This record gives sequence, structure tokens and C-alpha cells, in this order.
Amino acid sequence: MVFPKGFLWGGATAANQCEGAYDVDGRGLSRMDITTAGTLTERRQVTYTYPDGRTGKGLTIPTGAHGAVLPGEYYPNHDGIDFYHHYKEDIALFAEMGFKIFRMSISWSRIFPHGDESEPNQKGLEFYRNVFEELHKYGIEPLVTISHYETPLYLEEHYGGWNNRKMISFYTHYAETLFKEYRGLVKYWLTFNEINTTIMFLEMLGGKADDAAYQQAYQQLHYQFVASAQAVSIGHQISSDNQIGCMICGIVSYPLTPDPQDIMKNRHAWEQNIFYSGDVQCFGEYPTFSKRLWDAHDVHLDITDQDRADLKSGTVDMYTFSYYMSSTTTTHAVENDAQGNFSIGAKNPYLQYSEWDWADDPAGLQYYLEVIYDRYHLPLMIVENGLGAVDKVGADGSIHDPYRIAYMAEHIEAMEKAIANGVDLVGYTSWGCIDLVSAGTGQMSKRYGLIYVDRDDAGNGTFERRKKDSFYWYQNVIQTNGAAV
Ligand code: BGP
Repeated sequence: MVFPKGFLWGGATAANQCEGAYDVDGRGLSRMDITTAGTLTERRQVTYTYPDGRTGKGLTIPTGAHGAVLPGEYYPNHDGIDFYHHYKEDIALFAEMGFKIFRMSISWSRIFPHGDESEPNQKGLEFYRNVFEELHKYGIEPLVTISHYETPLYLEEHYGGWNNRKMISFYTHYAETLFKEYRGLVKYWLTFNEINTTIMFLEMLGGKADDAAYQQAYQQLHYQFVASAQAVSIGHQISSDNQIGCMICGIVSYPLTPDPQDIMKNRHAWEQNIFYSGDVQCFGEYPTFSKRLWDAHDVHLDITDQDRADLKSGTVDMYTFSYYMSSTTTTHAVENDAQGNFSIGAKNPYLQYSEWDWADDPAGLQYYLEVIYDRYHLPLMIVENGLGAVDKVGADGSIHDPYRIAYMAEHIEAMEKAIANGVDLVGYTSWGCIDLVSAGTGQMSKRYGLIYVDRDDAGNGTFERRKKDSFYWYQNVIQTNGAAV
């Protein structure tokens, strides 16, 4: 048996994509509440109305923007899949599949509606306590992302979000509240979801980002690094059981040709997109290549000696990442571009592409695991992986998704190879284990779930849950600790 005893099999979600109940029990708005369907690379000025009737000033949403909010338009994240009211049913289904771990996130604005209050919203705290207790009833460990793309909107509007150093203390106050409140209930934590996308998304604008955009992104990232490091230190002080990880968007990149210029460009892409964030969070200091990255865009960081000390003392306990696809890098002009959400660049002729132009590349997962383990020697966890696809419900209510089973099977086999080669991989949580709103498209129809949810892009549907074929397949994989793949 290749998978170690106690391997953490499970699934993953994010609050803004599944909870719904966006204005219930004192919750404030988050930036994700004002997103609608569209494309990731657009930047638009959006205006919105707070639940209390106030109209916001209007924001330019820099990443993950799904387009302008138009009157009467549907906001998918407002309802999600109504996990807020279905969590017991959903957790029972996860338990039936045999989950050992469940990755979820906490909605910051459910705990601090504006983000800057000193006292938390008790109703918000209570909701997550109930969820954690429900998970423990079945012996499922929660893995909690503290911030998954959903900064409270108020902080964006009144403080400029992560452009402002004050965000560090708002975030650490929020994180400390969680560590204290859930001591004994939660021991696995992730500070920021896909922290590296702050920079990586600029690349996806296809060369349209100017130096000012890089200055802003590197500065935001620095404040997030410091906030993350301080949170790690606080979490360790509150409980020595806490294991706190970074979470990196792991898109593997290959040189498109053997041209040495492509090899060099690809190496630099890894440094900028993957190693920069991982090095700061795992080693506690900026790597030497940072100077090259900053000089390329005339970036000057607001960084203090105290920041450097905080980074050094707040290194993470584990390295976690999402993995869906690989990409290519080239200095040559290409015609064959992948242009799906989150994916851009020349298509790899050796790979198949999904409907959203995401390259199916299990070998890339093995490659990533081996490179990353060799660099950091920390326990690794894959906290997102899966196939977004359009599923069809048959006349008898069944959902046959052999494509999803095939995708997951080949990626789990890649994990086995990396483990056999010495990689300390401790867990795997499949993304969107239950259908939810897609982050990049804002749609329900791009589904990842092993459990189907009756909900469409326009917001119609009963929220009924149904088991897909992949549900039974994954149940068997978990039961046999990976042997039945
Ligand atoms: C990751 C995000 C998730 C998730 C996933 C799939 O980058 O952390 O929130 O949604 O991508 O992306 P999409 O929903 O666009 O298919």
C-alpha cells in the first residue's frame, strides 16, 4: 500500500462559493458578493448596494472580476448552494464517502461584518462552531482557510483593502479570534487561499499590466505575507496543536521549446509565480531572485525591519496547494493560445484540454510534488484538485461522470508515484466535492462535485443533493486507502 496509514482523504469548498445566506445573522458583504458571471481578466468599476440600502462608492475589482454589476443581475454567490442551511445533510454525505478531512473557509464578514470591529458577531462564530462539531461527530477533521478571496467589502471601500498596511492588524485580530474560539475543534489552518495569484493573475492579463499594477500587487502581497506570518505565530502561541499552512496556486509551467531563452523564461516564471510566495512563507525571507523581479517593474516595497523579523518567526508548518493543470512559457510568437479562465499561453501539443482550456496533466502533479518537496522538506497537502465539467442528470436521476473519475484516478496515481519517490504527502481534498459556484466564471454549470446540487446559472433549482457515480468511486478509493483507484 503506497498511501501512508492515516492519509487524509477528503474534499474542499470555500465559504463564498457555497454558503449562500449572504445577509443572514448579521453577516456583512464581502468582495465576492458583488461578482457576477464573466471572465477573470476583466477589470471593471462596480457599484453595489449594501443589505441596509446604502450604495457603495464603486470599486475597481482588480482580480477575479466577473464583470460589471447591472441592475437586476443575478449574484450567484448570494445563494451559493445554501450550505448555511444544508450543512448537516452535506456533512452526512461527506461522512458516507468516508472523508477524514474537510476543507472549508470562514467568511470574514460573517465574523466581523465590516472587518474592522473589535468585537466579533456571535451568530457568525456560532455557525462555524456548529459546523465543526458536526464534522467531529463523524470523525472528520476540519481544515480551515482563514481568507479565501473574500475580504470584507467595507475594508476594500474604506481602507483600500490590501493596499493599506492597516489590513495586517485587521486580519490578525480576525485570525486570533478564530484560533481562540475554535481551540480544540480545529487544528489545521491555511492563512490565505492561493496567495501567489496576486502576482500570477497579472501575468494572465497577457502583458497588459503596467509597472504601477506590479508595484501595487507586490506591496499587497507583502502585507499579506506579514499578516500570514503574524497569524502563524499567534496560532502557535494559542495552541501547540495548530498546524498552519500556506496555500499556493500550483500551476506547473514548462518551456514550450528547447530554445535556451524559453528555458530561462520558464525558470523565471516559476520564480515569480510559485517560488516567490512559497519561499517567503516557508523560509521566512525573500529569495535572492526577488531583486530581479522587483527591478523588472521598478517595484519599491514598504518593508520594515519588524516585517522581516515577523516573516522569519512565522514560517508555516506545511505547504498546501491547488493543482488543476500545467501551462507553457515561450519567447516565441504562438497562435495556439489557451484562453480559458485562469489559463493562458501556448497550448501544449501533448495534452488534452478541458472545455475551459485547462490542460489535463497528471504528470505535472507528480512533477510539482517532487520539486516542491525537494525545496522545502515540509509535509505537503493537495487541497484542491478536480475536473470542472457540465454534468447531465439522466431520466432516472443518475449522474454518470466517468470523465471526472478518470481525471481524479490519474491524478491520484500521480500522487502514488511521488509518494513512492519519497515525497511526504499527507492529504488530498478534491475541489468542490459538492457542486458550488465556480470562482473564475461565477457559474454553477462548471461543476466539480461528487455530489450534484440542483441549481443552475440563473439561480433556478431546488438545492436538492444527488450522488454522482464519482461519489461511489471515491468512497471505494477512501475505503481501500487508495488501492482501488
Ligand atoms: C481555485 C480557487 C477555488 C476554485 C478553483 C476552481 O483557484 O481557489 O476557489 O473555484 O480554483 O476554479 P473555477 O471555479 O474557476 O473553475
